[in-house]
Amino acid sequence: MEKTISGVIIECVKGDITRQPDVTAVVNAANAWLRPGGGVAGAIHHAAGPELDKECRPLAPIKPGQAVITGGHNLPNKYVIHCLGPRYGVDKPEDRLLADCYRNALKLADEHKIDSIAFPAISTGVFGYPVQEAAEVALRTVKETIPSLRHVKKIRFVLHSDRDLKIHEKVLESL
Ligand code: AR6
Repeated sequence: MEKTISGVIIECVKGDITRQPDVTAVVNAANAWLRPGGGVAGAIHHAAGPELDKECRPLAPIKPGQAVITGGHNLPNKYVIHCLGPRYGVDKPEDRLLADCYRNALKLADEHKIDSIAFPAISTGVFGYPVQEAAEVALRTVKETIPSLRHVKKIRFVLHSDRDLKIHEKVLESL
């Protein structure tokens, strides 16, 4: 499903973040050292190839809430924006740190004149953030950030399961 807010399309789809050829940037749910790891980070590095790891090394470490940008290498996207989400119950306040990820990623995208960007559900895997809570923070932050964006025209959430998709769709509907 999709919704347009102040001329910016927000959409929720089920899929794989590494298979979004029609967006300019994809977001990585990274680790502090920007290394491959598992989950989204593993999939992105695997698809992008070893040159992404090389480009990442001098940019690490990053802090929870921070975002950095690299090229997409062998991915079908021009850029990867790497965000370190909070570990639920560990990095606090987690809602502010998660909001920082979305805000900083969108700001960075806009600075690079990126028109379309796809996010995974940052922190909801290994980092243990409950999906409902994370979806509320993510979508609220996106809505709040949209008025300050000049170039970003499409924001996609790519969810890995039907359950996560449904949760995000409901939150988007209620925005
Ligand atoms: N496309 C879209 N979503 C995915 C994909 C994919 N290919 N693979 C997993 N997900 P996670 P985190 C979903 O664990 O919680 C890594 O090891 C997944 O179901 O990737 O921020 C890093 O190295 C979940 O809903 O990110 C870090 O150490 C969501 O994406 C740590 O995990 C995020 O899951 C980061 O943990």
